[in-house]
Amino acid sequence: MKHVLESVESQFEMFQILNEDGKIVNKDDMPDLSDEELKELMRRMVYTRILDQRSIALNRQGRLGFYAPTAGQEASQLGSQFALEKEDFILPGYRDVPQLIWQGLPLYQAFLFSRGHFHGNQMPEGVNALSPQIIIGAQYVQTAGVALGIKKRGRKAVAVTYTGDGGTSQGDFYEGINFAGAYKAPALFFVQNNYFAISVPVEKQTNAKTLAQKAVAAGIEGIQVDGMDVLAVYAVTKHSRDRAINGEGPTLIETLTYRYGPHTMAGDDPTRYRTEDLDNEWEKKDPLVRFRTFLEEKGIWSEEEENKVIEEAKDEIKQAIKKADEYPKQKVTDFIENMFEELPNNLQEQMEEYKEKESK
Ligand SMILES: Cc1ncc(C[n+]2csc(CCOP(=O)(O)OP(=O)(O)O)c2C)c(N)n1
Ligand SMILES: [Mg+2]
Repeated sequence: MKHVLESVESQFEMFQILNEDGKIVNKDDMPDLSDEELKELMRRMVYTRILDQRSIALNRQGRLGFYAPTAGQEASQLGSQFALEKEDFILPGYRDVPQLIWQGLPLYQAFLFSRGHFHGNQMPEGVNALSPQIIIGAQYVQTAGVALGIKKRGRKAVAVTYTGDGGTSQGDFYEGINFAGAYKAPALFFVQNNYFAISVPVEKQTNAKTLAQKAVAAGIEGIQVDGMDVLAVYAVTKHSRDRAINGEGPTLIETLTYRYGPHTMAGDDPTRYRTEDLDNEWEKKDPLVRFRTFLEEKGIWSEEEENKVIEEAKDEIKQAIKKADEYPKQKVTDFIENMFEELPNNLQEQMEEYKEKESK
């Protein structure tokens, strides 16, 4: 019986291409990206780090509402998004606003989302995405459905979703991956394992050695990847997307990452549940640092280039927050109007009532 029991414990080794020192450790899997594409990836990571810093500052000034910091998770978020196409459909979690922005959500709308304004949830024409999910894990079930829809229509696209380590404890997580597996639906299920669900460490979340191995029970492909290595995340996403489009089914992708900031800006204090040693350990793995080293050694990145991106980001953020400030305040009728295609009677009555009030 012993060998049978042992065979159940599948090995899920972390996939990596670029190590902490910015050296390629896995030439065979190096993705086929041009110098321009490599620079674009760096540009997006730098831009997103600045956006995070500015968003935190704007939140403290009372100029933004809900905000979940992203610093540390750039390679995981942007490396995956970079492998997607316009026709793919994204179902993000609350921390995944950067993927939406790079998929085409204008920055001022991301700011309106943060403020709870309905226009922040209205994806522009051609951006296939839902607004960020707040209910942990719910996007996994929705993704299985969207992926099945894509398959039934015969489209060459995938549905892509993101949750955290904590999200893998939800029933929706298992339902989503199982259903997509059963229908070989073209879905990519990301688990961004940043080791904490607010203050709860992943060891208290599950007895599983990896989160990627949860794919086994659903009969789908599962892989654990260094989430601080943008090249590895990109390569895995590209590979999984190709498989999904070829009818080979969904993939569960666990990215090992870390959020440097607090859980959200609503009063979380990470020093109460994370040690300085742990923070330091992950600072050494910083996705921007190692990719910068790699690009500089290749001779295609410089401090001047980076400063240009930083200035550009700051400028665009300034413009976007101004545009968000100037956007018409939302009215009660906006809420009602955006709830149903056809209003039920009781809401119709409220609509009339508020139209009357708002007209004064
Ligand atoms: C169904 C549900 N339960 C509880 C919460 C409250 N909650 C918000 S974030 C969070 C932790 C999620 O952690 P994780 O999935 O690891 O994602 P991370 O925030 O680390 O990116 C919890 C429990 C919620 N939003 N939805
Ligand atoms: Mg987490």
